[in-house]
Amino acid sequence: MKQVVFVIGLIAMVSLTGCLGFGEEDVVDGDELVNPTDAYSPPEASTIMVDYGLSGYWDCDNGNNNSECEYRACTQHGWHDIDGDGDREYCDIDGHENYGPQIIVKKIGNKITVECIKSEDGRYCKGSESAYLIFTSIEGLQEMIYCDMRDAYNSDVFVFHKCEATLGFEPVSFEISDSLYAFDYSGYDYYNYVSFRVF
Ligand SMILES: [Ca+2]
Ligand SMILES: [Ca+2]
Repeated sequence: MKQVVFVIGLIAMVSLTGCLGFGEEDVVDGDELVNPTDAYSPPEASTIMVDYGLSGYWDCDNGNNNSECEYRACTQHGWHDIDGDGDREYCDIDGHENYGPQIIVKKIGNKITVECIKSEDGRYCKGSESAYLIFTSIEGLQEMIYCDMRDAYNSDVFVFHKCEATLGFEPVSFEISDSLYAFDYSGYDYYNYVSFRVF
């Protein structure tokens, strides 16, 4: 008896699928239809640097003639003494000027880690020390996490945290800010204080 019910069920499913198939063709009518959930899929592993810095500097000391300044572009990302004066400058050559929290976001599947980019002396975060991140899936599901990236117990003892989380979905993008108030999509603050990036 169970087998009969199963077979009938199978026939019903096949005919239903057939009907849907014809229906779809009618709607498509020859045009290329892209399913939005198939339009973009993030790489399994992705690392995003949310940062800003110099893209280069004007070298005016060559030949001791200030009228002959020459622009020297950064060739490496991160802290480097690009002008040779003994202090390191932060070079940002990824083309994304992201202000606010300066962080590194890594994803492997639905697992994410968040840590801050350290200051020049390695004692602080380059930007704010905590941040709110909203991760979004291709279907529009969202999760927010709060990440406290550094604790200072006193001026000599401090510890950096790497926040790790397993999301309920694979994220395709995220938004980050150190202020919850900035996540007001209708206001200028969103564009002033939120960085939004795609994996
Ligand atoms: Ca320097
Ligand atoms: Ca950048």
